[in-house]
Amino acid sequence: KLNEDVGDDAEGYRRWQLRQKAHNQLKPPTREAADEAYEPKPVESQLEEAPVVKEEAILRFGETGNFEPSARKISSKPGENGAAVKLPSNERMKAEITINEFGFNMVASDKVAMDRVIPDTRHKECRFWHYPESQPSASVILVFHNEGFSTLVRTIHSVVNTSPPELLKEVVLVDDFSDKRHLKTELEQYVEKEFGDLVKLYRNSQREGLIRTRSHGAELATGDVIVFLDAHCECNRNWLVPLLDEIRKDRTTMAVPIVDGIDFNTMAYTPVYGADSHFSGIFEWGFFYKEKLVPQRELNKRKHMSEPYRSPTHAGGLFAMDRKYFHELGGYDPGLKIWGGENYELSFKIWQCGGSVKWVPCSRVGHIYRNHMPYGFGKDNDPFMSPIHVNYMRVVEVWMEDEFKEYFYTREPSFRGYPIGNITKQLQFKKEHNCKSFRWFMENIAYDVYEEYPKPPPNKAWGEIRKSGSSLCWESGSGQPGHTVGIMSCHGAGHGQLFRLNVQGQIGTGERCIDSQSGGILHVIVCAREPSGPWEWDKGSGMIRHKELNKCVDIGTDHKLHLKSCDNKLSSMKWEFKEVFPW
Ligand code: UD2
Ligand code: MN
Repeated sequence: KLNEDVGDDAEGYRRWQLRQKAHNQLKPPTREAADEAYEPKPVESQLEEAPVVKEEAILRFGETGNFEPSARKISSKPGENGAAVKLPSNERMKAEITINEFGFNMVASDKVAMDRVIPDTRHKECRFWHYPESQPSASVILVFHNEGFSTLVRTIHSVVNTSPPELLKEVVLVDDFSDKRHLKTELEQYVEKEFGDLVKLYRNSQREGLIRTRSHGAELATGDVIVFLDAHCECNRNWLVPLLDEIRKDRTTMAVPIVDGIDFNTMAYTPVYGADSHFSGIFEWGFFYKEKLVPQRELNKRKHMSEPYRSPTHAGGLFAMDRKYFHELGGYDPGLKIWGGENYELSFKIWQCGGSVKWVPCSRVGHIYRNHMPYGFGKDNDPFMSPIHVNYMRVVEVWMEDEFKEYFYTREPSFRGYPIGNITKQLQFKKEHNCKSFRWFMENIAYDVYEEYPKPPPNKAWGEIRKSGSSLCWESGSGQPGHTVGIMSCHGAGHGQLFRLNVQGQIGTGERCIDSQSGGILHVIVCAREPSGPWEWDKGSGMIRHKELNKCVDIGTDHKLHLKSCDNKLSSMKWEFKEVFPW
């Protein structure tokens, strides 16, 4: 149980210590040790010699040091304390319609209080950090495109309710050319009435996508620090101050809160990670964003479990940065389209050009993970090359050296050569600021990426796998693990018909791999950590052989791919790879 309240008393603290030990994590500090280590020590004689003592946050047990908004009791309203909202069956149909429209259940959201209490998901230590009073001021920026009403305004309420008023300079809303009626005058009037000048609403005159809209918001903001959140979040206890404190200590730090989950259907608030396990943001070589347990080596750099730690990257939506530093870095690459990859662009740029990215365990913010993306990409849409991939390529071409670019193009060979627009400005920035290499980044910051995603061996062959002389191709369907591999007419559009055979005998499709499972039918599987596999393709005979089982791939009467005894006279066992560039 993560939120089980152990209380502030000595007994509760002891129980908490025992549980900590059981988790086999870092030893928690004893109350005495913590007090001793952090008891302010400047005696007068020392003060004369060193008049400027840099203020430090202090962990002092017994007395909570956090900003506490006026206490609100848990009410009997739906969703209180982060509970799931249960809908009567007659509202289910309407709920489904809203899920389809917004990616989350607006019927459920509409029932939840604007200031509902959510469970405190932080590490137990967090309540006892005392942060210096003088902190930079913050502009919280929310960009939105066709969001639901109650989820959007609950985000604003939550920011305002949970932030110390003297530190929250403003909330900047930027509407990315929404066309929903409830986001026009209804929103303007609501915001004006509830928040007055504190909340500012700006609108784009055309669809820009979330990345350019955020840059726009950063230009409009006036606080010392800019904090970005998605327009469907709820902030947890004292979330803002620990972020600001990292930036106060070092203005080149990007401070990232830990993201809790809010269920798209029930609005239930639950932590994705327990308070004792620390994760950080990484990537695989096709640039799908991943999270991974932080290596002990990083955790050991800190004294306390609840202290911030370094992370290679972040999920994208929620973070704080010094406003001027953001602009000094050139903000986001303006060539990035609509959605995706901007998290890598910014974090690689920060790390390689002298800053750092830190995740802050005492700052937790809930985010509704949608069940699908409810909006299209507007004029940036290209049915044969997703703008997300173009974004990845811009990042790869600017921030990586050849060796690392090659890993990306090994994973996505059909992207090679796609025109990505002009990147001279980005390259010039990198040069002028003497930014470090990607190799440096991989060796010093993202070294544990290799544990999950070793360098991919080169491809021996890739493309559609066609039955020789026919227009029938291997097809992995959704590409989800467990899906069988079948045979279909070749469509040339890539997706589930793109396969790669590497020199280690592994056949991959997207981020997944292919193996045979019991019954000898080919399936999509989660790739083994070591990039090796059982496959061998003989170009001459066309046969694809499973070396361990000594069987070859054949077409079954069920239109699936089966392993059968190898027979080079069978035309259904002859395969050729045909490279395709769908764009
Ligand atoms: C994740 C991030 C998101 C962003 C994205 C990659 C989290 C929790 N979320 O996707 O912030 O980094 O990855 O780019 O880390 N929006 C616009 N214009 C658009 C599309 C979206 O303003 O054209 C707004 C949208 O209303 C929302 C925000 O941008 O407030 C993020 O969009 P999302 O919630 O659809 O992205 P998400 O959470 O799937
Ligand atoms: Mn989101």
